[in-house]
Amino acid sequence: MKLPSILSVAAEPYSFDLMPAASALLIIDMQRDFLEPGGFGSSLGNDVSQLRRTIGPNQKLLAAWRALGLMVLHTREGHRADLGDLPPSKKARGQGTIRIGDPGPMGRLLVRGEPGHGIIPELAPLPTEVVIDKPGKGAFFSTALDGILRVSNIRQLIVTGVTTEVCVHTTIREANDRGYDCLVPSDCVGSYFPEFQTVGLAMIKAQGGLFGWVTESASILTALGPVA
Ligand code: TIU
Repeated sequence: MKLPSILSVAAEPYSFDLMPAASALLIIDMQRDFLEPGGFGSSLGNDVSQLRRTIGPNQKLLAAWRALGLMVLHTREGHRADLGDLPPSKKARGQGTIRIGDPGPMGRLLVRGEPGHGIIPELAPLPTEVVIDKPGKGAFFSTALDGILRVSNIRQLIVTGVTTEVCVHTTIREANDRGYDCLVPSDCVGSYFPEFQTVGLAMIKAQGGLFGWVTESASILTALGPVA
């Protein structure tokens, strides 16, 4: 089924004109290290159960996006095994008893190739989908993301994942400065802190949509129609 070239998605601060052919679903850091006990997130003292409510809505949106043959990208935060891309300031931060690169129950914390670095099985990427390994909080910093999106003529991003005020926010801010429009479904992003979830979403849509638009996944699914 051919989608219309523009679909109106109910959103705040005003409706989002989604252009399916120019849009991609960008799923940020839905990794075991952030969503499962024993990973990097819990090493910082966080309650990982706060993030798990995002899994179901992400699965539904991802299934719809895949069914329509639209572009999907996943990101993973993590570092080289030799930690050559880990700034000492990032390792030191948090003063945790175990830190990035140290062994934990799911392997070395936030290190590429370790079990904890992997995307949770519920949202496992397909072989055809792009996976961006990023050393920072933002998905554009020190990655090929911008080039990949430009080659595919992508101008709009549906941004989901964790955490709302850290890697999702940083990525949206980076995307804005590069000319992308970002739409954030609130039920598909999560924070360890309920108050940061609320304020993080408010900041995106404030001042007439300074960083982007906020919606719910159901509104995107409604706009995509029966195929989804
Ligand atoms: N600590 C926290 O909330 N987040 C991160 O360290 N990384 C991401 O958000 N992915």
